Amino acid sequence: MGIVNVTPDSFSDGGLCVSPEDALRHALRLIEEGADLVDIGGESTRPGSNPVSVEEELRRILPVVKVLAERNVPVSIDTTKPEVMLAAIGAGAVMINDVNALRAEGALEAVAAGGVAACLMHMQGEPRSMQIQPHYDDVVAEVKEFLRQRLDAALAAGISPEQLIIDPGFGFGKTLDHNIALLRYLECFSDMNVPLLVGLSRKSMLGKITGNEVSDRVHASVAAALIAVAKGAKILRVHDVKATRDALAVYNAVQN
Ligand code: 9MG
Repeated sequence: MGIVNVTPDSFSDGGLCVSPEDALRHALRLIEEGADLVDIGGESTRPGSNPVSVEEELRRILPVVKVLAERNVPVSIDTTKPEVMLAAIGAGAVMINDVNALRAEGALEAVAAGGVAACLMHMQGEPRSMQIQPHYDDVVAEVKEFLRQRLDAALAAGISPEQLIIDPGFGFGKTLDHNIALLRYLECFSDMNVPLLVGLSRKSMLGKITGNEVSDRVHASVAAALIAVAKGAKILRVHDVKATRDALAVYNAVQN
């Protein structure tokens, strides 16, 4: 899953795609590099970010979704807002990537009515304040319990199990130790019987481990992606598609 942020303020590529034309060009490049789908976001979820209106989010993403859908590019929409979900599904999006795990009023219903896939991600708190003293007694057990409850809510709303994906939400209300524990024990999520998506690409945990700035985290991101795949991840949400694809080709060559 290639990342396309149509935002002025995302943490690693904010401002790269400020116009829909830039975003479209970037999305097509990621597909050319080997992405199976692209995740289009019109609102930053980085720590400390502020929300944007439904209108502004739609203005940023809809033209991109429409053109990509016309070209049969599978599009996921990174949003927490049911209004944006419905409009994006109408424009051809095939998946909703919700860092809020469909907790907004009407979000479960929007996905159920749209008949699309949905990624339910764990987050403690909300983007504006989530990195202020996150706390868990047992991060793996608590994240897993949250995801179990959100899966149950999605199934009860009529979303079919084949459409559901889970994500422990690296960096969303978690310290470095929490993130490392989640990656170390990632295989614990395999018995939930839905595909596991992970987003580690260029994240601050990799900056803390390597001491590298965000512009110099490609190697660390690829290493983290491979660890995740070895521990059961089925979808990788990444900025650097070609580097990740190349590493996966080597990994897969020795797997079978
Ligand atoms: C939007 N977004 C930013 N980071 C993410 C992650 O780790 N997972 C998912 N599903 N979405 C993310």
